[in-house]
Amino acid sequence: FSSEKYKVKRKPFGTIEASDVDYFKTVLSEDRVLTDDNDVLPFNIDWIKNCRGQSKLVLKPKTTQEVSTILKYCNQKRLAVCPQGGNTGLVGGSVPVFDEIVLSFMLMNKIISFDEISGALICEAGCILENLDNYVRERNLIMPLDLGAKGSCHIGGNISTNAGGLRLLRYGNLHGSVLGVEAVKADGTVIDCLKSLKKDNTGYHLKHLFIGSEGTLGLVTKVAIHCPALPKAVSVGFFGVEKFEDILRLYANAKSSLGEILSAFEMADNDSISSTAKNLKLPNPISDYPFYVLLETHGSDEAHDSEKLTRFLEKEMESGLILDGTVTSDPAKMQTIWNLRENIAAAGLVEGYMFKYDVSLPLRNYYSLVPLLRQRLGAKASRVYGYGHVGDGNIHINVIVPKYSPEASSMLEPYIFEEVAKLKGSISAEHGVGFRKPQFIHYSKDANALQLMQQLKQLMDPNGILNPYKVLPEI
Ligand code: FAD
Ligand code: S2G
Ligand code: ZN
Repeated sequence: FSSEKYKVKRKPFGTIEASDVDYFKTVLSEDRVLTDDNDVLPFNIDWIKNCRGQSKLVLKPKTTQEVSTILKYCNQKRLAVCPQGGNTGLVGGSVPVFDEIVLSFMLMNKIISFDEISGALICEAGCILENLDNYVRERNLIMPLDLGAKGSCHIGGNISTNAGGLRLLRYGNLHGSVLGVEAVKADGTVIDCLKSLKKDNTGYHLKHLFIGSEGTLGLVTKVAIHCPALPKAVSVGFFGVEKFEDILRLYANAKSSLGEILSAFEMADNDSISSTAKNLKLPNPISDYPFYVLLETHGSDEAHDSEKLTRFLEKEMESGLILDGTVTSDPAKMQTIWNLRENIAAAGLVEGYMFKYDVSLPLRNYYSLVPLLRQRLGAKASRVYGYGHVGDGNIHINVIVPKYSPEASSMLEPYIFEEVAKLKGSISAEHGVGFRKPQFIHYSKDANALQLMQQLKQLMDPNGILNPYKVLPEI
């Protein structure tokens, strides 16, 4: 974390001694205590490669007991800990800022139990989302969330960031689909709320403390989650649209015409799709349009659903809301369309330095910040583009500049957050606050709420060793 970019000072945590490493080797097998520079390097660099920590020690526990023993020791010695799942986080939350110990969940990847009638899956936090999805699909269920990072992200990381993703519109967010959590507090206490009951109103719902708190209140070690039924009929529509206002009307019409089978409604502007197709050499099944809509249906009756979708497409082409489009149920063709959408992030990375924004806005203002930022940055930005989850009111706006500069940064921040606050939006819709946004969290939470968060943090992690410098602003 170069001091030029980030104003942050190392807190007075302990520093790791040889005796600490020796102790950890008595808790974990030697091969699960990494100290070699090359071994620890990848754990220090985030996915977008512009946050870099200086951790000298990575620990890879295999059991909740080992996590508990490690935290108890770190708490006593005031050693800071950065929990890490798949390291696909986009707000700098998953890598150390200084020399925090990285506690990686990658070896805690076992499925514990599965009930195909209730759909309750219990597994360890380090299970990769795609592996879980493949496992439950073989048993006629699906995971209740899907995101472009599924091949690397862990379910424990998804919970810790309260990840949204591509199907929240249909299956809700993790505060609803997570049935229970086992977590370990900073002092090593294991909190077992791992019930897989749908209803359990006995006292405070503690699992919610660990969903979305980004590893700052406790480390998630196990998860109980409800998996919905595998849809028998899946279709994807990819449409060209003239102007953003048409997308909103199309969304309203899709909800009323497709109703219960609508499972995703994503948008992307021309720049998002054309650059992704060009940079990553991905095929675009339709031609060039100012805007694109990706719509997906999950149903139980192929004939019924495709008839509904075809009728919808004809009606909306007649109305002019859709300029052109394709609808398919062919798995390979659906994947081609999803690839275009899921790789918009990766496509931008190859062009320069990326300022990433993930905001919630009232639907009528969903796209309004993109032209505003284009105008404000002018030629300073090589590209400003917007895409995301329309149904969640969540847009991703990326600004690419040839090279990072404090000037570009100060043109964007806090300007964009002020604009979001004016529109009563959220400065972070689904990626969390991490390291990049604590200084802006007050644009979305008032002083009393922030004070209560600080009190909760103080109660649960009095020495502040869990993921320091993240989520809450320095007091
Ligand atoms: P990490 O990045 O390793 O960690 C994320 C945060 O959780 C960090 O603060 C870390 O300290 C903490 N943490 C990790 N594991 C634990 C644990 N077991 N206990 C406590 N704290 C823990 N996000 C979305 O919400 N929606 C999307 O559609 C989406 N699409 C993406 C597409 C791409 C291509 C990429 C690269 C990322 C995308 N993301 C998306 C962001 C990211 O994938 C999510 O935030 C994801 O939930 C992070 O999971 P992870 O296992 O990689 O966690
Ligand atoms: C998405 C993740 C990647 C990005 O694609 O929906 O949540 O570009 C994002 O921010
Ligand atoms: Zn997203």
